[in-house]
Amino acid sequence: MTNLSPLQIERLKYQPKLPSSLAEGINHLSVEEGSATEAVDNKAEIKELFKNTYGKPAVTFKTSNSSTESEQRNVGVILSGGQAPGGHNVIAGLYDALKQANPSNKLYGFLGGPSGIIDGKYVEFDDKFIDDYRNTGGFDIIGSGRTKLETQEQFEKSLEVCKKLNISAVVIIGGDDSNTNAALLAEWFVANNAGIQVIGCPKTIDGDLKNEQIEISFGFDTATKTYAELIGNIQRDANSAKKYWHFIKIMGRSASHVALEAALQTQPNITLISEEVEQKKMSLEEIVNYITNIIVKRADAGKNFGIAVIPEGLIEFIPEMKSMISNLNDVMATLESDPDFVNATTIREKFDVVENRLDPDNAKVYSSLPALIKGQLLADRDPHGNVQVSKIETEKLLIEMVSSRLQELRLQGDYIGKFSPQSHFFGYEGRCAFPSNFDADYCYSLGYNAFALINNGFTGYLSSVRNLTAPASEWIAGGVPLTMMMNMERRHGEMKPVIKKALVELDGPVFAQLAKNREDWAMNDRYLFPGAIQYFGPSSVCDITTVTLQLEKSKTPAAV
Ligand code: FBP
Repeated sequence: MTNLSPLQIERLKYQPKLPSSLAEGINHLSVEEGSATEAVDNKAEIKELFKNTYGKPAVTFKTSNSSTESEQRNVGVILSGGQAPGGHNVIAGLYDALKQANPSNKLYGFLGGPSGIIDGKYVEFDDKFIDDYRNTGGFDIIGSGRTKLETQEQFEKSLEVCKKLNISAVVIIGGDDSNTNAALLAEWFVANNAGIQVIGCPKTIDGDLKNEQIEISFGFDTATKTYAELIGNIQRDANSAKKYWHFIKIMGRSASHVALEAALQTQPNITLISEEVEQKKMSLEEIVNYITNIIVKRADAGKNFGIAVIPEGLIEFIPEMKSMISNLNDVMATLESDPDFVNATTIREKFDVVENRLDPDNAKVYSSLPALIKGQLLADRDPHGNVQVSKIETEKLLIEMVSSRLQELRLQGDYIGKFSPQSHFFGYEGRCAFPSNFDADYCYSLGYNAFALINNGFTGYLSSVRNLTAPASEWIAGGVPLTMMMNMERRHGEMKPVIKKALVELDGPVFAQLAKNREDWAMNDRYLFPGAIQYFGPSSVCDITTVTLQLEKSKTPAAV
């Protein structure tokens, strides 16, 4: 590689840490099996759908004094879904373990996400290839994609490609949807005597692929630190100029873990949490009033500035919006063949057609929105049928509605301040950052451990590395059956087996930390400035992991 920045050169030299159970080498491992497992819910249905892979035990690796010989294997790897810092290290860990087990083993990378295995587009890795990507952010080593790997035809094509390359195991690095598909593929391969194992790795900056067995998905640590740095910088700017209200939307498709973590690291004046909005059944108007009250109170105290953090998924958690979006999804499926919509010549005419097709209550909600948001709600859905919330400018919607409310209050004589808003969206800025030391180590361990699972004959498992608030040497490596995390949910009108998404727990210690401090943070400027991620220096600064993990581990609110 040419043209490397000084930091790139230094990060390439970083040697990621492994749990001590794995550090003795891939051929010095023994497996400890737990008892049989069950799905989180809908056990009978999941058991029926995963006849061959259901109920297997969770496993833990221990160092073994005796050394084993590994047979020759070829493995394929796929990066699936949104980028998350550390993906390259998962592949590096997998590659190192595979070559250590048997130097004639081969690792193939499927290009452009799951479509690579279907279309037979791949590369073979060698030392030089891997070495250029160690400890770097991004998924550009092989690219990623959002194709859903779920149909019989796709499975058959994947089998053909694997047979051609003599691949006996596939590693899928992805979020809850991609790992659901990994479970389906694993089951299909066993049911069809394909002799191909499938192992998943927990990836997503959103932090919603977690449960009793998986403490956090990779990428969450780095992404939240990156957003916290940016929020901190903006807080300094706001506190210096004292003239702007910054409305900052933070990525995270559904759950608010990312916004919550970034807020705990920076202590802004306002933090909305989608899960709370849903639980309290807050309307858009109530959210606007909540924000407006704080703006007015701060203005009364002479502070015409502040920071509001808004989770990306908020819009879908507001009950009236959720109902409207669900109705709109059905309506949109018919619009392409709707002559009124197709022949409408202006965007306003198109909005009118949509309003006419929606149920009356939903039409009222849609019609109350600014044109910008109406248009964004009509954009294409993602392959899972979801609204692409990253494209909906909720921060601008709130600014517009708060401005109107403040104007009303001004006319009534109840507001004398000056509201000068700025909007931001932090999402893509954090997904490909250089992985923090935590993510560099965690990802390398996940990849190395994925090969340990393959080498020990497991399939339908998620690579699991736990005890993550301890030093890496004390991490616990093993695997959990993917079926253990599944339940049945309605998707596209049908009940389907899926890995359960973890939302913010409103009775948990992480949300409690925000709840107990937010009134103070609203009025008194308690801003924290985390600064840029530190890769070198004292371990108390450069290796520290998220507030979320620490609070979840302690299960008691930590002092801020
Ligand atoms: P994954 O769940 O696939 O990891 O992706 C999450 C995410 O980063 C969300 O936070 C965001 O809403 C979405 O991807 C954006 O998707 P895209 O990259 O397709 O714009």
